[in-house]
Amino acid sequence: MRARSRRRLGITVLLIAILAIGAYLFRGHISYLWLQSVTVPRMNSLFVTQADSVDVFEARVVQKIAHNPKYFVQGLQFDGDILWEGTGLYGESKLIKQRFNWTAGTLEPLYEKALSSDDFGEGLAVLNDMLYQLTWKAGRVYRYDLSGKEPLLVESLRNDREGWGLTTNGQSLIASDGSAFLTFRSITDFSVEQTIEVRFQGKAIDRLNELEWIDGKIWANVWMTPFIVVVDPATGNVTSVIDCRNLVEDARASNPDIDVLNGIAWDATNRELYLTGKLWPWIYKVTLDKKTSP
Ligand SMILES: [Ca+2]
Repeated sequence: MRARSRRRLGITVLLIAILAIGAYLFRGHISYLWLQSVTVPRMNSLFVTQADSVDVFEARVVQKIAHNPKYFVQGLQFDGDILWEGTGLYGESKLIKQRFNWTAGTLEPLYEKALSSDDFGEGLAVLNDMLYQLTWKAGRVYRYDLSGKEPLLVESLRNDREGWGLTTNGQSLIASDGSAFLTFRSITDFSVEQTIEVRFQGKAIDRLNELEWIDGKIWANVWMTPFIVVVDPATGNVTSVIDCRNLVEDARASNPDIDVLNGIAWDATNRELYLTGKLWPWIYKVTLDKKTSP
């Protein structure tokens, strides 16, 4: 009996050890599955529950612009008729310059630069003839001088956090890092000038991703959701939510293997809004319809 008990105890200990090792080895997959199956659906239902203080808009497609479906979009910004695009993934990250033909609705490739294979490219922003491009975990903030004919790589800055999205209010850079915090950063050394926490109905919204400064507000993709939040930079409060579920559906109809909504670009010249996602075959020019009820 004693021998049998010992054997049973041994098997139990062995099983627990195997489970613990398995959980450790696959912790990334487990947390991703949890995020996908529990956290994101919870957040999506939060966004569709309209609150009195928050306006909910639906993005309506006005025009579809063909987009390279190999671009894993992490940064998107207009500079006049130039559309800058930064892409991610190790070994595939790029800085891409395209001329946007407003009337034809086409993108003409002008310049493309591959990042080093150990860089995972992230958000980008253009300010005062300088382009800044983040990397995810490497801490490098690439800078390109845009005053010449071709972008000229100059000395990088250091980011003390993960790099996700980037935009500018015209004085500072504004960066996301996957948390609910947005940091205003110096253009000279990327040091933190100010930090705001983004909250929706009092609840912190994390996984803020690609960003765009539009008319004094910060627009942010929320990673893995089909929603964009519009943030008041003075308070961090979400003042509007943009429901982009129909865009995701349309892009998925063209290619079921697309990744998430990510990429907001504001054409300040014509006051038009463009949205896309990772590996999406389209960039969508959209207008916003206010939803009266959830
Ligand atoms: Ca942007």
